Amino acid sequence: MKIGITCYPTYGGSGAVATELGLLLAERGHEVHFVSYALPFRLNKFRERVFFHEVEMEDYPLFEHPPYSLALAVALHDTAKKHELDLVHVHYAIPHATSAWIAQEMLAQERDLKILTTLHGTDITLVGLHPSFHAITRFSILRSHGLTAVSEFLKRETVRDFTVPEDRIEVIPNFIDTKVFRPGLEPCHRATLAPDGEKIVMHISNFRSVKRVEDVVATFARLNDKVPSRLVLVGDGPDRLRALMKAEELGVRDQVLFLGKHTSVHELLSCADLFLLPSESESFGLAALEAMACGTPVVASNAGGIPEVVVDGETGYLLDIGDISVARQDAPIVIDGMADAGTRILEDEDHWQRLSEGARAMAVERFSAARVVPQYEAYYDRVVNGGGE
Ligand code: GMT
Repeated sequence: MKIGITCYPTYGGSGAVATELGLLLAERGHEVHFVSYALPFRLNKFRERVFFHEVEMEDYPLFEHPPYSLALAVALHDTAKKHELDLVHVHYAIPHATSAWIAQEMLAQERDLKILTTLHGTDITLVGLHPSFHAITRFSILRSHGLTAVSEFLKRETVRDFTVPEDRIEVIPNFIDTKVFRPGLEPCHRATLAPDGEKIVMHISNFRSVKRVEDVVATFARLNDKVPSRLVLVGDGPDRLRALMKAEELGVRDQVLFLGKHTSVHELLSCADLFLLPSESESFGLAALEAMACGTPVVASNAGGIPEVVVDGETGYLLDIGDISVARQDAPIVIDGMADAGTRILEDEDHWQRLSEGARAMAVERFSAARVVPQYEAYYDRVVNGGGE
């Protein structure tokens, strides 16, 4: 098949999944054309049957906000026409589903270009709900011939908040290359990250408020009282400074390493002892899956689609969002449940081993690329042959 893929090229789960999917589809003999405003961050070397088309944007002083959606529509139309694409698969509805629909309309006189939209998270649970986006998001996803959601949770939210018929949405979970994300990777950076043999606690995100990074730091501070540890923070975003201030306030600044954005997180995760994901909401939690594939137990909030990935007691622990048991005026807020769960894991080698093996097994058995990519191929087949609507 000839497939166009559009995603956000920047660091983030939807871009990572879209890029991995494209690369694996190309390995399986498909021709894949990425269309975006920049090279997706994991598309870093030459691969056969993989092409990149940069969206050309004309800046003009009149535009305070250049109309990217229109430029993308034109790029999708041109690519579909020139390379005779069978299908355009867009990741994250806003504005990609709308641009794809415009491209399809532009081509309608000649042929029917099939569109598949994968819903990832905040396109439905946050941004898409805003009055300025809700109607266009609903309109565009309903115009897609195929619609997938990365979790049952996200499907339910879409059905409820956008009145999309249930049978229009296929759940295809995110996946992981379990040969890349695996335990015991060499070189592991343990000696650099924790020079005094401390345990390594890790968090990877875009540091947006939904990630509750202050909870990460507070959990770490409590846990570090019992088990000497280092907190390794990977990624960047608006709440990085808050996390830093929290670390200073709680007296753990010297135990916290801010690594910023990183392209090969598997190398870091492979030497992590514990992964924290205390998010307010998470449609899936790809970072937790990446950690699990590396054999790292996860302590996360029992929110959104996370319980579909992290199994309480088997691959880590799930706690209420912001599991705060004490909030006194004379002391900083402390988060107990997550810290206690993390401490229990790190204090007991057998316990850690059991969860680590459970995490890896879950990643391999349920979320490996070998299992999930064929689900996309089968769905593409249905969409292209008219069975997806
Ligand atoms: O929505 C975001 O905050 C970013 C988005 C992305 O593009 O990285 O993340 C969402 O998609 C990921 C990949 O499917 C999921 O693993 C994340 O859980 C989801 N984020 C949220 O739902 C907050």
